[in-house]
Amino acid sequence: MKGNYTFTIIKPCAVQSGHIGAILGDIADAGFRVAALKFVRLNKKEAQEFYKIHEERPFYGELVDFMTSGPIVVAVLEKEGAVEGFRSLIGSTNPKEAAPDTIRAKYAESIGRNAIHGSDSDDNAKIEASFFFSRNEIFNSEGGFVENLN
Ligand code: RTP
Ligand code: MG
Repeated sequence: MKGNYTFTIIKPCAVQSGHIGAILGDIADAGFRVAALKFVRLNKKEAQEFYKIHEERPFYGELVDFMTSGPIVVAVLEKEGAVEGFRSLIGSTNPKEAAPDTIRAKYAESIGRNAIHGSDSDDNAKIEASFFFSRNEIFNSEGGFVENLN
């Protein structure tokens, strides 16, 4: 069964360009409920840890530098089939390949500065959400704590 939660980051470029409100609006318009939300800035060690999966890739250093360059908005979002649905909403990694009206088509500047992150699996959504949020910071639609993500 598909999980109902995904995790997102509004990246430093989109925050810096003043797109937080517009992006959260697009997310809400697409039917996602905000289950957790915060505004934070990663230090180098935290960004290296979060992106450890990409450690061997040539863009790792650049990615860590970029993700620590300014504040980010992190959120847990709820919708049926959230991971897949959210990946469709944000569009391809490279904004040149992103479908029109996707968040990356609208707000990304380049493949590196691509405005937003979306988890790529239910398991990763859970891992990534737990990286930023504790158990008492993620809420279900009734305002209670979410016992188990995905
Ligand atoms: P994300 O994790 O941010 O949602 O993006 P994604 O799944 O679409 O792409 P992924 O392969 O997981 O790559 C993570 C992030 O690394 C940056 N990147 N830069 N310079 C490059 O060639 C390059 N390739 C990837 C992007 O910011 C990408 O979102
Ligand atoms: Mg990814």
